[in-house]
Amino acid sequence: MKTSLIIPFKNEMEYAETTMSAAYAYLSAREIDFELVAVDDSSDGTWEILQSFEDSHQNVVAVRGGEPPGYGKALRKGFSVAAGDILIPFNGDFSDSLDDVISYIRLIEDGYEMVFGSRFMAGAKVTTDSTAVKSFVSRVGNAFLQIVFRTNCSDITNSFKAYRRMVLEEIDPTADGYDIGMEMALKGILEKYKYTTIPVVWSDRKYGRSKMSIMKSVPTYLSTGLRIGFFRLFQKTCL
Ligand SMILES: Nc1nc2c(ncn2[C@@H]2O[C@H](COP(=O)(O)OP(=O)(O)OP(=O)(O)O)[C@@H](O)[C@H]2O)c(=O)[nH]1
Ligand SMILES: [Mg+2]
Repeated sequence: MKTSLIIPFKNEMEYAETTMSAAYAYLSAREIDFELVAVDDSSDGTWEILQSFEDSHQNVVAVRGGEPPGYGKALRKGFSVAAGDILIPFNGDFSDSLDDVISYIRLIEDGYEMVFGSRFMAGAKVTTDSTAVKSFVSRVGNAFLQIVFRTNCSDITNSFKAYRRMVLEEIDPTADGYDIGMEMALKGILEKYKYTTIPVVWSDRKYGRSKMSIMKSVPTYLSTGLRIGFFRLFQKTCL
């Protein structure tokens, strides 16, 4: 099965070359059938780095995101041009682990339709300098989602997950922002696709700055969660 890593970049000059080269070398060395799909919304020179990487490597696609830009929009653009049977969002600031990508691929090849990574379960390794507020909100939010949606996945909001192409086509995500990770996972769970959750390694960025404001994102996460929950309730009671 071919794997597409969808890699969003927004003003990541320090990471564009590093992340693309590391992923390319790592997957090539393990003889994985893969492609890298970089989706860029930068204005700082990141796009030029990505274009030159695309020109000098096979199985690399670099595309521009949408206007106005958005994390969810960028992932959706990536999915629309990806050729793989397994689709995996992988953050451009290299927070996610390539070892975990291999675990995801093996589990999908074993028959799972979705594989979720959790930063919060036993065995996970998280190194972060992010504020205590951000970590706390993320943990509480995820614990809440776990109870409401009755899932054993303790990290719904993390976008770093693997999906079979067919599943994403059915889910057809619509979110423009960071809530896309949650949207895809919750819809997949509610549609009862076969999934498993594994602990992942996550490390905070060393360079550049985060584009995500947890406080600005909370209302979006809430409305997306409510929309998906109510839609499901409506389906169950009326259809
Ligand atoms: N194409 C595109 N990429 C984006 C956009 N917003 C964020 N990104 C990229 O998505 C990845 C994750 O964004 P971050 O800002 O690191 O968000 P985060 O990882 O949730 O936040 P931190 O934990 O603080 O790093 C990075 O590679 C960003 O450059 C966007 O609007 N368009
Ligand atoms: Mg980040």
